[in-house]
Amino acid sequence: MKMSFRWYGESDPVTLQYIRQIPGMTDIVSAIYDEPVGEVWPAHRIAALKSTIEAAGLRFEVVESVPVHEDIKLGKPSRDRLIANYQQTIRNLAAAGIKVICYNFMPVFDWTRTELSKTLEDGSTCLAFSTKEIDEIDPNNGIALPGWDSSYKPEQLKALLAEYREVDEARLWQHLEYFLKAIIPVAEECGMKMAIHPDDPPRPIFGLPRIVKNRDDLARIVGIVDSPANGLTLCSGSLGAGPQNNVEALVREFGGMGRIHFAHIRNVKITPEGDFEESAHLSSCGSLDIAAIVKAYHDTGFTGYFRPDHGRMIWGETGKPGYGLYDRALGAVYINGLWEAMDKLS
Ligand code: DNO
Repeated sequence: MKMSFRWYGESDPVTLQYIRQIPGMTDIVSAIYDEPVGEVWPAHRIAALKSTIEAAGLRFEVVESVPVHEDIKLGKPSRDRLIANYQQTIRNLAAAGIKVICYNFMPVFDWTRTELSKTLEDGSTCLAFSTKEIDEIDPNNGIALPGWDSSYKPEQLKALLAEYREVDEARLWQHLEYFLKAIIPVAEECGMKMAIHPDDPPRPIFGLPRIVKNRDDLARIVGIVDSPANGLTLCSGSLGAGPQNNVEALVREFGGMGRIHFAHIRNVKITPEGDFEESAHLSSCGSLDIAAIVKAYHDTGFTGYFRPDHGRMIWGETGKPGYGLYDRALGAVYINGLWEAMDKLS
């Protein structure tokens, strides 16, 4: 396996040099964040990002994410042009040596939380989700969620949500199928592994359908195009926030099939109602048995990329919630420690 760390580019207070100082850290996960969604990522910009990362002594083989334009998820006529652009981005990334592309198929909202800075007993802060609070929000009246990046003006959001009224789960599945059938052959051709990220949290929000939330959804996705290029980002914290999901079993099933290319390791403390707060990575700190999950990767001979996902804010650090240096670095070292023990002591 390879250990990676997400880096948000030059504006990220967590520098490449700090990341490199984490024991066992070899790989950077990044993206071109300011390229408009739907446009082709230009080869020269990919090359520039890669050389910045390599100059810091790290590798750049995983992109998270190449976002999927809403028109593709909505199945609008413009999707063919946008899919052609996506195909070209896959080719450009492959030509630069990128091996894995993480993406998601969540309508309108990517990951969603109701609190970005919940204070825990020990004084650290974390991201948290309350089902009740989410269900009380009517997105047509504007979203007042913390961290909601207001990519859309209120009127635009309203119009977009109106378009989704026609798109139920069945339609969204058709649109995902159309997309996969178009991009996976291109990925295969150029040696790229596509890795869909699960819905976070794994449940519908604001009445929008979500179709990447449990074992059956994942099985259906990998079956749509039966190719190793059509794989998964298995995010323990996203799937594990759903009490219905057994993450260890998912790793054994889909890892055993060689379909997990990217492993996000995050722990969460969940309630039966589906509320959760994000905890430190160590098994004893949350509801997920991270040791058992990492063992499942080890047992299935995982050779892909691990990434310690969201950490708490600790030791007075400030910055992008979930993406500070310290707690994620502890997570990386913990995962590396588990792996080394499994390698050497079993
Ligand atoms: C949140 C992340 C997501 C993820 C995308 C993948 O912190 O896990 O934003 O990158 O959903 O496409």
